[in-house]
Amino acid sequence: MSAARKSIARKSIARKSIARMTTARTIAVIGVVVALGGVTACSTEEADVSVPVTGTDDACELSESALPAGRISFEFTNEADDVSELYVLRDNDDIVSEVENVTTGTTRTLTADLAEGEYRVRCRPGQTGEGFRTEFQVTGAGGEAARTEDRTISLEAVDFTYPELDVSDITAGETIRFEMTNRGEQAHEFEVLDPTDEPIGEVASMDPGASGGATISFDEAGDYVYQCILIDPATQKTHAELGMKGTFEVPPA
Ligand SMILES: [Cu+2]
Repeated sequence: MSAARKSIARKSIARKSIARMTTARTIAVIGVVVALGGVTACSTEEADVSVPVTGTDDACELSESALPAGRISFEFTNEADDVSELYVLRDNDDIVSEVENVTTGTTRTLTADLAEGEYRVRCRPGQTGEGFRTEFQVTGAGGEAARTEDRTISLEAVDFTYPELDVSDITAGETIRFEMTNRGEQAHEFEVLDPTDEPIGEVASMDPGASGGATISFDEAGDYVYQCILIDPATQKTHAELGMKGTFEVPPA
């Protein structure tokens, strides 16, 4: 793929795929030695625990195979040769949180509030392709569970619009599952910003022909934005600038 890369760091996204790391077991054994007694809260956001993740050219190494529910800081160190990103994914591959544009040799913190369940970290060296995954468990009480959708809105992405997308009847309090198929020639994504311009969810960048989804909650009334901010190689403009952006009002329930 390509030159389609993100130029702006965002917080939350979603993506579909399959590959699984078989090294998870090995890493888990190593992780036990580090154990939870050694974890500390050191994020700027208040986290209950902190755990290191190391991204290399061919692996995404998590030092624990099980973590306690609640706010968890993933301290991501990029040891790959290329710029990388880290995702925390649910078991259906929805993205809970992500950090992008992590340069070689640097460490960034990703904090996620996780309820009991199965998750995986995904490192993506080069910020393209499937990357590498390692599964982990979250156990115990607390944390934020995935919201259940009230309904689903299907959409398509083309170069450079979302034809027939209808978000006009969303009301405050609704949780919507967005299911997108990319019918364009370039990779596309679908990101939603709340009335304060904060990203609240995203169908992650996907290649032509691919599909993916995200569950997004519209808790407040106000003006929301949807957009794709991947870069068009020909013009060096974002897809949003080329037409893949819209605003819509979410009225009170
Ligand atoms: Cu796009």
